Amino acid sequence: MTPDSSILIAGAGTFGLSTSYHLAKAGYKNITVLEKSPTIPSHLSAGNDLNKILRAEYEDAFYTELALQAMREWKDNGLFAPHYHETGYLLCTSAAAPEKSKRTLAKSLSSVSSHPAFQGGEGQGGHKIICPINTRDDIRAVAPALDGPMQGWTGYLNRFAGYAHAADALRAMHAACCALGGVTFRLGDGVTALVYSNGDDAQPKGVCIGARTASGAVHTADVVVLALGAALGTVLGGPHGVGRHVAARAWSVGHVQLSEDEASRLRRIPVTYARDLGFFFEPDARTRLLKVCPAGAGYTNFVSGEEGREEETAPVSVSVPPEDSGWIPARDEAMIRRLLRETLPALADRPIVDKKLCWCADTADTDYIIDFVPGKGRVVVVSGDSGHAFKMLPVVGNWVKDVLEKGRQDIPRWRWKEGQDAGGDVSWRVGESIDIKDVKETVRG
Ligand code: FSA
Repeated sequence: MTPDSSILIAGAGTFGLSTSYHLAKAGYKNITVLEKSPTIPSHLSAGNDLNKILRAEYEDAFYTELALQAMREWKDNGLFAPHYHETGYLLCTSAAAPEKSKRTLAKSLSSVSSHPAFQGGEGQGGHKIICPINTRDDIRAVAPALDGPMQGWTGYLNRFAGYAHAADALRAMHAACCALGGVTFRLGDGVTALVYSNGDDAQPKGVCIGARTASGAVHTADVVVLALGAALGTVLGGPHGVGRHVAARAWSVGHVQLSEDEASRLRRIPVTYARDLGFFFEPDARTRLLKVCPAGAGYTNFVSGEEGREEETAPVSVSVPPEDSGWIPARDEAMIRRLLRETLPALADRPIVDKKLCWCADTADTDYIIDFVPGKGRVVVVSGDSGHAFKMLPVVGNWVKDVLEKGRQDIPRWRWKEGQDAGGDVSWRVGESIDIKDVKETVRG
């Protein structure tokens, strides 16, 4: 890699923007980002959301340390700090939660209760950063605005956590790329296929030399970075592609429109997540929308490999986002109401608005993938967010830059893997994942 190397980035979502930002910051001057959406944030990006949870505790110490790097940026870097709201994170299980949810939560708590980054009276107002929740009164003490029964909820509050205004953070990162220079954004014409050498040019036959977009345009480059999120399978979906290891998987999102009064009563509530019911955020200051998401194991949309673009031999089933994601399963709306009845009962029967499915790229082990694709030359995939990557927006692009510069991935867990099906028994999820074709009743609006 030299500062003049031509770098093509497919996708301007969380991973694509972070990658272009870190490359531009490092002095690369010839970066082109191809994005299907005519606007940034892209309507196709999972990160294009009112808010996303920011927290550093993980069951797995590897991710805790990385998330702490990211949290430092969210707190201290002027690019990200305006979009970070340190409201705290109340992570619980309800009385009805399965043992599995209680186990995962206990592991999460033990990962932070002795971790130096979570000690001391940092958090808000000199309180302890981690505060165990064993009784209803413990919840009242930390979040008095939550006035539902919440009987039997246990867990903890983490004060070194909260949420990002996700869409605003993506906007800021896009603006930062434009200000740095060296990055050209081509919007409204997404990548549909990779382009390979036929052996006539300087490259050996079969090596990737660029990408084709929906309009038919061919963009050649020294290296292609696929940052397509859940849509990875649309470009790399054939027999030599992602197969079932990376599956597009979606979770429902809904909102309740609050009045000014209602919103101000809920100002500064922590992000509240009952592992078995779902989670919600402080109402948005601008729109007064309260975002609320039901718990679940998610929804796939498997299509036959013929609908993927790299069909060569036998069709391979691959999960990709459908055209229409402006709906949610009716059972998820019921779950949203159940969560509200437990926590904020006055809102439980209100209209749920701006309903949508949010599509993630799920892997078998929930590890990210940042690696060259075997046998294709200079194609790097950055994917596998598995629903826990937005918090890494400030730092993930640096990890992609490392891989590009070294020419390999040294972190085994982020290597390209094949074999296992995505989304098996993920510790923090409840229920079973089903395909959207098997969803019986849906609701819109
Ligand atoms: O920081 C986070 O872990 C966000 S999790 C949000 C969520 O909806 C999960 O609850 C779900 O299981 C899936 O992983 C998608 O993301």
